[in-house]
Amino acid sequence: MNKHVLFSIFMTLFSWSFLNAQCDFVAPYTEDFEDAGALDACWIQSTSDDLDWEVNSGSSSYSETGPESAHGGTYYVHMNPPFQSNGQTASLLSPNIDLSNVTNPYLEFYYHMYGSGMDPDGSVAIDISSDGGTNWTNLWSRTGSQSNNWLSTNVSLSGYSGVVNFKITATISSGYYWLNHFALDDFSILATPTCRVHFILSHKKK
Ligand SMILES: [Ca+2]
Ligand SMILES: [Ca+2]
Ligand SMILES: [Ca+2]
Repeated sequence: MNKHVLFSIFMTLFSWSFLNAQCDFVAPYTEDFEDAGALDACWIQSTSDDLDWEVNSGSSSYSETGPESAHGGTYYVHMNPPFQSNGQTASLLSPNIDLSNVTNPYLEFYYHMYGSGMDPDGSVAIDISSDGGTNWTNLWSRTGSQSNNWLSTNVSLSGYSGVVNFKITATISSGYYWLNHFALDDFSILATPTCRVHFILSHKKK
């Protein structure tokens, strides 16, 4: 092996580890999907599914499904089902997020699930992995049309520590696929405020 080959192997490994290091985050962490209309470079489209999530702004194509605008800022991610996609899935993978610096971490995000086509079995699920994406555990899911509003949800991550990844999966209903618009925005991993903080604040007031 000559010097040039060795050098190019070194540079390939170096740039690979550098790129990955850029996608290692430490919670508290928020992804607001405000990346000029592109998917954040640290979020990955699964290839072991049928469809992709897309970044969108404004309203979706039909008024009977989907949000009118982002929850926060201009952009959000959505799954706007293509022609005859009944039963198909789309998964989006988060970067590495280290929970070590947050006490009683929890996941908070905003979702919009509205449309008669979501019944009976259109769904969104959030899974978590502690081993770099080999094994996944379901944290949260919703099935069927929920509300024509952005809804927030909090899920405790107190059973988890170290580096984790999240997977967001939309499954298009077996019903009317075109009224099956899923949207998500402001995905955060935060620390639960402790009772001690409340105690100190209320004590100071006296
Ligand atoms: Ca946003
Ligand atoms: Ca971003
Ligand atoms: Ca995909």
